[in-house]
Amino acid sequence: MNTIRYNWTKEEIIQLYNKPLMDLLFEAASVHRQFHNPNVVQVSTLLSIKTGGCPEDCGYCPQAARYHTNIEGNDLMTVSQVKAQALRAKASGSSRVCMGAAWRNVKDGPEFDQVLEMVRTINKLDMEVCCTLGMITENQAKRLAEAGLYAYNHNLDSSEEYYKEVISTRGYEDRLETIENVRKTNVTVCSGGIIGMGEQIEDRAGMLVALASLNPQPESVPINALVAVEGTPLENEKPVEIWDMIRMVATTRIVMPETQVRLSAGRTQMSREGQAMCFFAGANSIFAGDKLLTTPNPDVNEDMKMFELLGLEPQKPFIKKMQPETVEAENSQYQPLGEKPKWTRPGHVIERNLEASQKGK
Ligand code: SAM
Ligand code: DTB
Ligand code: SF4
Repeated sequence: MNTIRYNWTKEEIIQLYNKPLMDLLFEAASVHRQFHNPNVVQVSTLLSIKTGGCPEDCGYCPQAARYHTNIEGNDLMTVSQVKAQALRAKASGSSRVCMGAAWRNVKDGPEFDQVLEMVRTINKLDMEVCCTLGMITENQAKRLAEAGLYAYNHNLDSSEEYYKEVISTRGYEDRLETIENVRKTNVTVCSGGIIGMGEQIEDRAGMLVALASLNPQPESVPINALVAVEGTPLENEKPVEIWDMIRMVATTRIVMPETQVRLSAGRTQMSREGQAMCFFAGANSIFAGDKLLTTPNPDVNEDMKMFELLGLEPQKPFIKKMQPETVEAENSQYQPLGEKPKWTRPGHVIERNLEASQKGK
């Protein structure tokens, strides 16, 4: 029986990643079967509750205000709009809704209060609720937990070294601090990253070392293939090879046996056969719905056909952890503190980010 290890070294992970594919797949699938039902895959729906206009310079992101992308920005959605979307997602087989906001960090005030109400509303629909709102303080994490949040997504994105080549407006240690703040509550942690940003295998391994050394390890680890969006600094990156995705999923599965490994962005470029190999390698979660946050995703009906072909079943909600209770706003024990935390702003120059922001439309 495999036990959880928190002390994986980069060298060990690189060695795993580079194993002959059949050996790597066999090892990953064996670990997967010890910890999970290999025929069950979680289906989660993304909702972009606040799109575009973000002040950060994340080189992959179409929602950064400084790059000239074609996305349509939106104000924060209303609670009733979110409820309607969540009901649709539930009807199409989703057990989880993940709400994303193009924010650097959460600020106390009416918008955050509205997000808390969205969390209460979806939890009452008996779906797992996840949010990804940027950096949060301990008090904000507690308020989200009290509203009934099941998971908080905050990605490390890459290794600490390569992160510096992609983002200059927020620091890696702040990402870790937000994850620690979430850990002070009973909200589960979702944290992963992106491959295909020009990083080396060493960086992929470095990110996995950082994630696997968290104790407890994140309950969910999304592996995104970069969606290279025109106008972003990474617009010309080559598409990720399916083999890289399979190896990354398998390695993640081996070093984090209990986690839900999420086959995230980039599925429109993957064949069914490719995705089937990812499931065999230990991926047990996908984002469904024809849109991720701003970019396309496979059609739900196509995904359901794929499930049928492969004999996969969607995972029921709350099978890994009990449904949290929702405390209504008027009974809350936490006050907004109006904190102004000093999240770091490294501010070094990343040439390609600068060039993309200076380019005309
Ligand atoms: N603003 C919040 C933040 O950055 O934490 C939440 C939303 S942000 C869009 C969530 C995650 O989406 C990012 O951390 C990144 O990993 C992923 N992402 C964004 N753009 C992507 C792209 N073009 N391709 C793949 N993944 C992407
Ligand atoms: C994650 O790791 N991937 C999702 C979710 N967490 C929030 C987001 C993918 C976004 C892809 C680009 C877009 O659609 O804007
Ligand atoms: Fe903003 Fe998040 Fe996009 Fe970075 S990844 S630009 S923080 S929305």
